[in-house]
Amino acid sequence: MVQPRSVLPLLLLLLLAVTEAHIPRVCTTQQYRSLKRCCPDFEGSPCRAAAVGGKNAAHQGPTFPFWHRYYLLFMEREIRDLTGDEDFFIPYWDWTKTNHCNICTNDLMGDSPGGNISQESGFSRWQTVCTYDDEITSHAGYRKICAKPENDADIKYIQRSPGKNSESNALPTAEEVKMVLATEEYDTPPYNRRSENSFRNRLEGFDLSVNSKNLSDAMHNLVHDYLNGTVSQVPIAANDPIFMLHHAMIDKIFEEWLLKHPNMTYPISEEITPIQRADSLMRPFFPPVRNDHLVGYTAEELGYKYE
Ligand SMILES: *[C@@H]1O[C@H](CO)[C@@H](O)[C@H](O)[C@H]1NC(C)=O
Ligand SMILES: *[C@@H]1O[C@H](CO)[C@@H](O)[C@H](O)[C@H]1NC(C)=O
Ligand SMILES: *[C@@H]1O[C@H](CO)[C@@H](O)[C@H](O)[C@H]1NC(C)=O
Ligand SMILES: *[C@@H]1O[C@H](CO)[C@@H](O)[C@H](O)[C@H]1NC(C)=O
Ligand SMILES: [Cu+2]
Repeated sequence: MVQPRSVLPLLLLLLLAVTEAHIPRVCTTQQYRSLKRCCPDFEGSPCRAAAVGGKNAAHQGPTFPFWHRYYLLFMEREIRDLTGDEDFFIPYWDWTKTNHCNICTNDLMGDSPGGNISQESGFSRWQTVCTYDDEITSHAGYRKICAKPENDADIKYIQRSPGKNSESNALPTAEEVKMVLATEEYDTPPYNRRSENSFRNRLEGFDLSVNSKNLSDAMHNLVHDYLNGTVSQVPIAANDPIFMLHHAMIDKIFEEWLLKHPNMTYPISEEITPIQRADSLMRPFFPPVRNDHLVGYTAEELGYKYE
């Protein structure tokens, strides 16, 4: 018979373990390094499978807003660790309140006459890092913009020409955001860029029914293309810090929709591309988490809110 006194700590420990398991965790690089010891086989399977990306692990399917939310939480944590500023929050850029890149000034994200970021901006020497993957570098243009770590002379910097893309020369409007938010269904078959009446696909910007200006894309995609530079090319887009500010705005719209649909569930369907199914791992985050990891949590429950 175990004495009650010795059972209590055990119960507490169990309770803690159960509670811990239910809190979605965003692990930092530092935590990852210490966890690596627990996963010595990292370079091989099965951990590598979770760490190495796959095509469309983040876009054109139901994970799109969840994947980017997880990414922003991860980046925010990393920036806090690097700067020691525990109160750092990624700001959002509300592009519905302007008709041009009003944050592309030298005191904010940097002006870019001619495409390169101005020398007056703190971001003028912001280096790009790319995965030197054949899949990516075979595309003409990517190599020009990518930093090659082994050769400093080849290091290139981020570029932007806001509004210069003739097919995407405007930003989404508040009316368009309203239309996206009025979409009841989270996602619809076939759960890809052809989905109609899908909040996810409208937010992502493939559903041109929300575009009032007859442009070749809408919403999230439109902003990427509007900026006409590094951030317009999916495999290297996240090199430009403006990526985070844009995606924080996408996350803000997502949060507004989630608050109106507290019982939403992650779609389950064979039509969903395998890498984006609820129980597939969200690539390339490590330690591994499922695509539906953040379902059921509000931003406030994750430690932040929008004003
Ligand atoms: C932009 O910067 C690159 C070097 O990173 C330079 O080769 C190029 O000439 C610059 N372009 C303009 C228009 O200044
Ligand atoms: C910028 O816009 C031009 C012209 O509209 C287009 O051809 C080019 O592909 C765009 N560049 C990027 C990086 O999006
Ligand atoms: C919209 O785009 C289509 C195809 O590019 C074009 O034929 C049509 O005239 C445009 N409509 C408006 C209102 O600009
Ligand atoms: C969500 O589910 C709860 C519990 O079943 C229910 O009380 C609530 O009305 C639902 N909310 C919405 C917006 O459907
Ligand atoms: Cu994006």
